[in-house]
Amino acid sequence: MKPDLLVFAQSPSPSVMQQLDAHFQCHHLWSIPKAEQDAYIDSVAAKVRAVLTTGMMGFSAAMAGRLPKLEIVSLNSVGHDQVDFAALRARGIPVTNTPGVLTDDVADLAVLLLMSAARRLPAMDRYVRDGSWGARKPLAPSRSLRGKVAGIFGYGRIGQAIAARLAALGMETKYFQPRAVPGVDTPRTESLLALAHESDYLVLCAPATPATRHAVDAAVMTALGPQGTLVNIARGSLVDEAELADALLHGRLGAAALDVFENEPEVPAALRALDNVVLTPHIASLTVETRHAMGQLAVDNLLAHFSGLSLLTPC
Ligand code: 8YV
Repeated sequence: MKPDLLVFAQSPSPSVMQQLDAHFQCHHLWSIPKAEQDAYIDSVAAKVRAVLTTGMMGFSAAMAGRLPKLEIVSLNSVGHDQVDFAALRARGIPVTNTPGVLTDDVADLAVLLLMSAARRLPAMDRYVRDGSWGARKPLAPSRSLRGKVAGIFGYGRIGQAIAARLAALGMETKYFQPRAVPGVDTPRTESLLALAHESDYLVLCAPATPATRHAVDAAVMTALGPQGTLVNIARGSLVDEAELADALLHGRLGAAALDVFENEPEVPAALRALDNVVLTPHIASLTVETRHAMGQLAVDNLLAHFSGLSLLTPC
């Protein structure tokens, strides 16, 4: 008999969805209208042995409490800040995530955002579309990247992949995270504040934890300065968003390029109104190839569990 799997979200990979249906008795929560989802969960809860969820949807203690037969939670993301580990560990239920397979695409988007902010890409696009070019309105030059300093907060796989790309663009790179990374040439600063002081671009790649919540505060933004740019592809909670909008509006910070926000999908109107901001809707891993690879790894973890094999990527 196939194990019962509660699937929180659809993968854009048809192959991943086919494998789920082939190996599991799937309960596709995402296909149920929002208002009916609670009753649907009640109707299948007693049978569910596995859950497939996403980084943003996470997995709560309350949900764990509704699934008495739960054996494993497979997370289709590298970030696991929305998972209530305490409730799961108390029952010995493992959680897996998808590290590694999204590194390159996430790093690519970080560089794309940084370059878009540096070269004011959205404003240039608007300049063409709204007829400003035709009207020969004045156009100020932007700043080149070569020789500028990129400070990377969080120097794991993704931070290091971003640093390699930025070095290839002729930028100097530095990083900060509490624990020094052995065997890397990139210099580490003594604090996030020092990193912001020494950087033209501050790129956030650290995980969301209680310690990193609002780590980018008014002091860090002021240290980055009126010519500085903040790039965030990590989690919105790392940044004090109200302070960010104020710093950008009043010129204490030069620009921001953001893929993640404190309360997604809500983006404060104050940020949306600013011209010195580039915004994308949490899409760093959203490519056909990477979403397939993430989904495949999430499936492979589930299959390993139900075959009695070691999990590939436990959190
Ligand atoms: C996903 C992410 O967009 O992996 C992560 O941690 O933030 C992204 O890859 C997100 O998990 C979708 O829920």
